[in-house]
Amino acid sequence: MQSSEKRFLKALRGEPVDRPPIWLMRQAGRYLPEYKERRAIAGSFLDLCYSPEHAIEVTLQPIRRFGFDASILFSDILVIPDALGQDVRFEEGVGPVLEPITTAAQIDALDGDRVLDHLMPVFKTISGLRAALPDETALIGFAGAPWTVATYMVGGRGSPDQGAAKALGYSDPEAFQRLIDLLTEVTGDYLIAQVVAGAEALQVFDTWAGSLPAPFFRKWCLEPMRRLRARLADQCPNVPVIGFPKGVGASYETYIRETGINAISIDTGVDPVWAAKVLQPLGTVQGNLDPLALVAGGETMRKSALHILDTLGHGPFVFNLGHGIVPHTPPEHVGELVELVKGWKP
Ligand code: 1CP
Repeated sequence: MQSSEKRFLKALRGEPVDRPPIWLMRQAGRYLPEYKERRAIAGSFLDLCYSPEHAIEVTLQPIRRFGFDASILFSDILVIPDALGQDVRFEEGVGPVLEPITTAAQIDALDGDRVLDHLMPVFKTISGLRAALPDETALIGFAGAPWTVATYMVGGRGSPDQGAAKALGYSDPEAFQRLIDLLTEVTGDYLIAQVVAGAEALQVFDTWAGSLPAPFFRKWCLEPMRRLRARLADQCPNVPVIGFPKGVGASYETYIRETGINAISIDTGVDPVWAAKVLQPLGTVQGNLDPLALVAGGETMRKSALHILDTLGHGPFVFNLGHGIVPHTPPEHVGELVELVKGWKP
């Protein structure tokens, strides 16, 4: 099948489709027993990300099981700090742990030139996936947005308030801006290389966009994304870009308008009725079933999913969650959700 005919890519371009496409954020991962098995063989989490053989396998697992319309490259947003030379580890039961970068001197010591060489295994995974995926399944490449990646680089781990990154950004705005600029640059290089390797659409995850006051949201989220999008439009004009500025509320509208992205992934808190009225005229909307409704299953899951489909399914739309699948999700509920979406008619 021609790339241009894939249901997911048509929906991102705003073209009519027979039914809304579906994929789920974190569709590969711990809720699947076959993932846990493969993860144990691969060694560390980064070993898994950098092994084309294992990364291809775990990307394909949810496609085989559920027949999603799109697959997402198996990797993590924190391969960028790793590629920049920062020490990055993933600890069992803790999550990512990085050697924090807290001074201007440490920021200026980061080396953007080594990124593409370091990430070569990821590009091998992408080209291997293009050969291995079913004909109709699209392949999504991705990266973290500069602000979200910076919060982990500066804080050294996930935090509820992104306090460390804010402390540095507020006290030394010039140095912090150099970090945001460097990340914007290398993330652009990285995403363009993913497209060259075979990615057919790109998603940029700005998980912590919602914690910033408006002027800083503009400076560290909106503006870098606008520059990144402009560069991608220039280098790979036919590849649709999805933005996910999680938690920004009414600023979703500003974000899609001002960055020029094709599609916007909305979090669980966004009212689909509002999204249909305000966001769909501007681009494709992706979302936004509560991942905890997927854990619950049953009537709550079915009603919530149908409300989203009935509200957004007539416009340009991709069914997804409002955030990633959580590890205690029963795989049967995922199967049921996919059948429900596939059976719904616009
Ligand atoms: O041990 C394990 O198996 C680790 C669990 C895990 C997985 C499966 C991590 C650690 N990362 C991933 C894969 C991953 N991460 C994908 C790939 C595939 C898919 O979606 O199927 C993607 C797109 C991500 C993106 C990612 N990583 C984000 C953005 C999206 C989001 O969920 O908000 C973020 C913030 C991360 C950081 C990260 N990596 C891993 C964890 C546990 C975290 C979150 C840390 C925190 O709590 O702040």
